[in-house]
Amino acid sequence: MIDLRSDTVTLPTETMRQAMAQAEVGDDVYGEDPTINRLEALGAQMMGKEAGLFVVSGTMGNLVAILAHTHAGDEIIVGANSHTYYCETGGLAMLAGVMPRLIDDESGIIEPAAVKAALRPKDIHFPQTRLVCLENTHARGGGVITTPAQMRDIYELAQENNLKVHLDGARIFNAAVATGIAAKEFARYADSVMFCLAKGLSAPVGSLLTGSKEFIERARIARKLVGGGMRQAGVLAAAGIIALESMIERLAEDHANARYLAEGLATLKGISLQLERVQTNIVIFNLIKPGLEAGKFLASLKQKGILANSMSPTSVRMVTHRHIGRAEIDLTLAAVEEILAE
Ligand code: TLP
Repeated sequence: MIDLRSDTVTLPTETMRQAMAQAEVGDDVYGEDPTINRLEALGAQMMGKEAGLFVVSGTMGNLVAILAHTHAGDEIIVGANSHTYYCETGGLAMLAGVMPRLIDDESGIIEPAAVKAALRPKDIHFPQTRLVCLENTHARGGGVITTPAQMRDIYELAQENNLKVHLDGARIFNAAVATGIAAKEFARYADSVMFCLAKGLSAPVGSLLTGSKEFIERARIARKLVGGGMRQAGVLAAAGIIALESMIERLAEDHANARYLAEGLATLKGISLQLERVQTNIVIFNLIKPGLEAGKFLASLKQKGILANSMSPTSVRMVTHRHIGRAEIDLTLAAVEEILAE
């Protein structure tokens, strides 16, 4: 199978498996797992933050960040297409009890003007707005990058208005590699940053939440609250360390492959695609052949040994990663061409 559903399908490398087998471990709820402590310190340092917290998933990292930044009943400003709002099973409402104030991020970028328009004056009728959530790269926007300069404008606005900024940086290293700008230059403009080890970086499990010492202390309690206190999880953190030490630079290959795939798809009649949005490892395209909806298209693709995901009844997402090379993309392009010709 050629699996283009997500970069989450990547398998741990042999080096990771060896490091996992040999990891030094302890009870992390007591802060005694040396491998987790090392991973948390490394992640924090790479983001230019004081402290880090190893969490099970990106979803847990975002939830724990919201729990640590807010109180139930607060409002958070968040993109209508963000993973935090759109794809985390409503955890922000159900488990953190916060109210999402949705702003436009259809392009994958949040404009400072949109945040500004969502600010509320002090008024007895209004909830307390506490947090702005950003996502970089933006998954539903097609892996689009928000530059540090764009993030800075929002961060300054947030600071002027006493709001914190949380960055869902699940794929922040994709943004860093694609722009040549260090991840900490993006992280500079957020109070907390979550990033994933188990996407393009190929670790089997885990994400890191980073921020100030005081924020991470609160996040550690919130992680315990949601059942995320782990014990000898250094066996997982060991793979995370390899991910950070040796899997980042190769993301450039995924980006070049996504570009190659997108350029090939763009030449096919029956597909429309915004090439300027293909900046990292995600390719989203629309099916414009009458009568061909995404469900049917994906079923035909699967019959040809290729997996992808739909984003809407007429749009499809393909994600490149370590197990996808030029040969797999050539096969995919040929399969798509055949389906469009049927
Ligand atoms: N995204 C997954 C799916 O959940 C859609 C994917 O295949 O892209 N933030 C962003 C921007 C993400 O894309 C994801 C995962 C998460 C957070 C959550 O990470 P996990 O899956 O570790 O909970």
